[in-house]
Amino acid sequence: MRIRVATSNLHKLAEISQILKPFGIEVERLDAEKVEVQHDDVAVVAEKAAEPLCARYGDYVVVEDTGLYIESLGGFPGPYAEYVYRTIGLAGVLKLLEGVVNRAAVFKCAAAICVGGGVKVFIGETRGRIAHTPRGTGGFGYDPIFIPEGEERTYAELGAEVKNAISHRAKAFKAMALWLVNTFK
Ligand code: ITT
Ligand code: NA
Repeated sequence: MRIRVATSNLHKLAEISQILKPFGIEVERLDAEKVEVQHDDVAVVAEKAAEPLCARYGDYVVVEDTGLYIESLGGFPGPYAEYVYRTIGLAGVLKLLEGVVNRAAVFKCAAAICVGGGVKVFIGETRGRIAHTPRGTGGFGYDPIFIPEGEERTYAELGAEVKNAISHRAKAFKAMALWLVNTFK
């Protein structure tokens, strides 16, 4: 089985490939424009972006949207994580959290797949906290400042193998893989 992921983020694509490999699912990139709806919930963003792609490209097309929700900032940046990363960056986020004791945050990943003319959405969440300084060289995006629950090191320090075992993305895509394998076996 093969899925086609409509993403411009090659880090994301590589992680999804690694997560799905043990399930015998191959991953390919689909070069397609996505509609970006503004919504607090990444599940809605992913679903709405998938719908027109399903109509156009058919089954097994996937859209993945990820948000980072920082508790003491009222869920900021949430679904605007990409914009915030490009503008104020990690330094800007750390600045907003200067002197803030509650550093709890959650990464939420929504993976929407086209099947049988409809869209099915799978969610994965990983709770954690925001580090005081960026640490580590692995991964991408917010990985140097996100410490997953039960760990002392950031995603970027933990590296691909550990991240892909415990991440928000791993949980969403494992749920998708189990569903695909059970439905289309
Ligand atoms: P596509 O929409 O083309 O798939 P994107 O990079 O814009 O790619 P998202 O909107 O889902 O993807 O990502 C929002 C932001 O969150 C973006 O700045 C990413 O770098 C960051 N991000 C996503 N997943 C992440 C992860 O696993 N670890 C760290 N940062 C992540
Ligand atoms: Na995006």
